Amino acid sequence: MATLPKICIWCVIVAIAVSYPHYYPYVPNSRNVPYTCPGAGPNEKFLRIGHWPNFFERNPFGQNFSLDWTVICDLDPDMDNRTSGEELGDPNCQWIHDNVTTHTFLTEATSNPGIAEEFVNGKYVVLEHLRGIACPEAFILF
Ligand SMILES: [Ca+2]
Repeated sequence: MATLPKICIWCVIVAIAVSYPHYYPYVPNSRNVPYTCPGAGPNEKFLRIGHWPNFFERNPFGQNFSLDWTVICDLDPDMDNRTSGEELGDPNCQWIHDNVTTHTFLTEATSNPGIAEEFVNGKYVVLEHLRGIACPEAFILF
C-alpha cells in the first residue's frame, strides 16, 4: 500500500522537475552545468540551476534571474567570487539569446551560478554548509 503514494510523489517530482525547460534557452550552457556535489561523476549535471533541489525555493541565481542574460551575466548571486558568466562559460558576457552564431566562444560551464562552490583538487565543489540543501542524490542528470 505504501508503494502507490511513493509513485504519486515521484510523478509530481518529475512533472515539476521538467516544467522549467522554457528558461533553458535564456542561459548559456544551462543544460550542461556539472553536478558539483562531492562524489559526482564526470557526466553528471544539475537538473536545474535556478532552484534548490527541493523544487520550490529559488536559489540566489533564480532569485536574481532575468530573461536578459546581459543583465545577470556579470552578477555573482551565490557570492562565490565568480560571476554567472564565468561559471557558465561566458566570462566576457558575449552570449546572446537565440543567436547561434555567437556560441562558438563559449567554454564549458564549470559550476552552478546559484550554489556557492570552491575549487578543490582540480574541480569545483559545493561548499560544505550548503550540501544538505544542494546535494540530494535524486536531482541530477546523467
Ligand atoms: Ca557557484
